[in-house]
Amino acid sequence: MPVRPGIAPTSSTVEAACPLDCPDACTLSVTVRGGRVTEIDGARGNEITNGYICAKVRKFHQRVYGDDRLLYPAVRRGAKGAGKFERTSWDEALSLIAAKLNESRARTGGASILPLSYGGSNGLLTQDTTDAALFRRLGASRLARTVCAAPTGAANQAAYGKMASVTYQDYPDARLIVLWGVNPGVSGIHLMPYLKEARAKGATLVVIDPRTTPLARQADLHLAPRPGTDVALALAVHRHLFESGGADLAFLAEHTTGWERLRERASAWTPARAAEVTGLDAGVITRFAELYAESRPALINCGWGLERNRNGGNAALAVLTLPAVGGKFGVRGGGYAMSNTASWGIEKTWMRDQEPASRLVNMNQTGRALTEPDGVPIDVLFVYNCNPAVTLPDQARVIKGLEREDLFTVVFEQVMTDTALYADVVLPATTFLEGYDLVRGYGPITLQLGRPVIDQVGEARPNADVFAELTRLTGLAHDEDPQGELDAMIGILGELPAQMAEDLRAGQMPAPPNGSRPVQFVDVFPRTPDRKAHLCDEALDREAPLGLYAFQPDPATEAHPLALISPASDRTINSTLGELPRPAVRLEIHPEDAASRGVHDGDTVRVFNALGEMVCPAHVTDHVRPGTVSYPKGVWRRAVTRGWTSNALVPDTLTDLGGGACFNDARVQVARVSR
Ligand SMILES: Nc1nc2c(c(=O)[nH]1)N[C@H]1C(S)=C(S)[C@@H](COP(=O)(O)OP(=O)(O)OC[C@H]3O[C@@H](n4cnc5c(=O)[nH]c(N)nc54)[C@H](O)[C@@H]3O)O[C@H]1N2
Ligand SMILES: Nc1nc2c(c(=O)[nH]1)N[C@H]1C(S)=C(S)[C@@H](COP(=O)(O)OP(=O)(O)OC[C@H]3O[C@@H](n4cnc5c(=O)[nH]c(N)nc54)[C@H](O)[C@@H]3O)O[C@H]1N2
Ligand code: SF4
Ligand SMILES: [Mo]
Repeated sequence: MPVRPGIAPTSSTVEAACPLDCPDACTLSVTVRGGRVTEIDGARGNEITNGYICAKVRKFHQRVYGDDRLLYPAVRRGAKGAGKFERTSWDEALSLIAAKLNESRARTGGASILPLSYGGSNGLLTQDTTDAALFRRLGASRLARTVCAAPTGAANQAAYGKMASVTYQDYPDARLIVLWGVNPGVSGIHLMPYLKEARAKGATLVVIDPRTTPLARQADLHLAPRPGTDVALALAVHRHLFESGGADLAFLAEHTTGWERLRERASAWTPARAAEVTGLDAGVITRFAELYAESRPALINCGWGLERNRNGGNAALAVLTLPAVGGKFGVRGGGYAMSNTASWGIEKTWMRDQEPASRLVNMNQTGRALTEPDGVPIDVLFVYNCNPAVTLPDQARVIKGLEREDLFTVVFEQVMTDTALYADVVLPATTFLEGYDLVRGYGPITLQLGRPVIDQVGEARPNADVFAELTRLTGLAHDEDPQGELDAMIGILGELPAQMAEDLRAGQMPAPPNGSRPVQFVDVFPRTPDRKAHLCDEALDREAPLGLYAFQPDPATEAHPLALISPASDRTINSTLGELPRPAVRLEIHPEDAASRGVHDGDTVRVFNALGEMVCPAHVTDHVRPGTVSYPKGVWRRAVTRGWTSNALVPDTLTDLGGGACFNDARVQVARVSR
């Protein structure tokens, strides 16, 4: 094993970077006493963090030293899911895994192996390094990492080549701010002071969300559409722009393609028709369209809430193309804000192995892949950086897959998650406080080098070490491979532009290629081949089953009429930290929907459809629109009465663009169980 530098056991405050799947990428100030983390707070030097962090990461050390922390490798000794394990050594665990990988590959081919991973610590080092080398050389099934941002990413890629977007610091320059399917009060809290400043300077705030979030309550205009109908709303605004003279024809001619087709497809979306579909008032739609047409700088923050349904990709596309049609680019505080991950232009050139032409498994259909394989059955499942038992659609089918006696499952994790309970072998992973990483913000455009601030807890090891070792043990290593984490880190730094790498090594934040506050169409342009915005990209239009800007009707039925949505909560990051105690998680239901079902606040209810059923307390509140119920994402199975969470009700259907998850297309019925 590679040697890592030791950490002095004295008391000190050191800086770290938060790599969790959150746009803000805070710089942390971590107090370490006697080699243990005792306090975590925000650092002052990072202007976005500005000395404060969320309550979740403030208590991250409870996870690091908590009862659920995995301290050593272990093998299963009971039934799958029972959580009975026996400690073993790293050598034995890794030899066993290497043997299973080679055996399975020899028997039915590499496609019988499925690596299942998502963001995990979300940094550049914890995925797509030695793990990619191992699985590519094995010829394993490939994974489409589509659980999040696939539809918005596909829309942004086709329209703008993922051009850098407006960053937090420029919100105060906007006169109109539209928060569209995004809830930064929970999901990116460091935007809040900038929103407050913008409002103090007179900016108008519009929130588009089926829930009346605290931000929606403060907004000048709150539109609460039916989930999954944003494409209709956005097309109605496009229509208004084209018909009322609000379209910037000079900009469209010079900087875009496909705008005529967009105009044509928007033309049918009168306010009345959009009102029918969205459940909004036609007058309110027109008011919003007029407000957008007349405001400048006007900024739309396009979130992820609107992508998690059958129309999610087209919704994101219709929203993202509004600033092009409305002529909102070219001024500070104008344009759109979305994920800024691509702004650094980092291409992961260190992934040298060619991707095999093996089977591609969409992770949103993991349950199906494990139980009804298309081709060679999956015999070895290697889970890392994700918690599929609770975060993926069609939970019952995922669990059925994990229960398969003939499936050899490895779970490489920091804590004993609901997924790890089903492992044949569990491997303990380091947390970001115990290892290196390169942390990219996706709200602000920041890049930081995270360093270990404590030694590894127990026998935990970093991903890059473990996958490098497995590559050796399977006989697939190459001489030039990184030997482990530190080596992989040095390799990555060596492939970044020299100044960027130098700044990172010196513990400084490098300057982004186009500055940290780029103005769209001034400092940055679409990263498409012709540097134009493609408002109705021809290739994507052909690829999309129903074409671009199509609207698919609501999947509700008489038996299952309510839309169940599952937004981010302030308790967890996805399911990370879900092992910590929390009050019973409630289903939010509107008073009208509750009354018609005889449900009172605090009652225990069944929430069900053809896929499954969950049981939980109801919270009757008008903070959610009629016809929609809400239950947070990331809840653990063991934290709820019968072990089924909202994902037990989510179909594994895919979005119109990008093969994304349709979490918010769950349609359910609610019935009272007891008072
Ligand atoms: N505290 C915390 N922060 C997080 C996370 C977390 O789990 N916890 N997760 C991180 C990750 S991975 C992500 S992807 C981001 C997500 O962050 P956000 O973009 O904020 O996404 P969501 O919370 O899924 O949904 C945002 C809002 O969209 C609304 N919504 C739901 N359906 C629709 C719809 O059809 N149309 C419209 N207009 N609105 C809709 C929801 O009610 C919700 O208030 O947050 C990141 N930050
Ligand atoms: N119902 C519903 N479900 C959803 C969503 C929704 O809106 N509704 N949203 C989805 C979204 S936005 C996302 S992004 C996905 C995320 O889904 P997941 O990727 O499953 O996210 P987490 O549950 O946070 O799981 C990350 C896991 O990686 C582990 N980990 C962290 N760092 C490391 C590391 O360095 N090494 C190893 N080996 N493990 C590590 C953590 O301990 C944690 O258990 O969930 C989705 N699930
Ligand atoms: S989760 Fe987000 S807000 Fe919390 S510390 Fe990390 S980056 Fe900051
Ligand atoms: Mo996400």
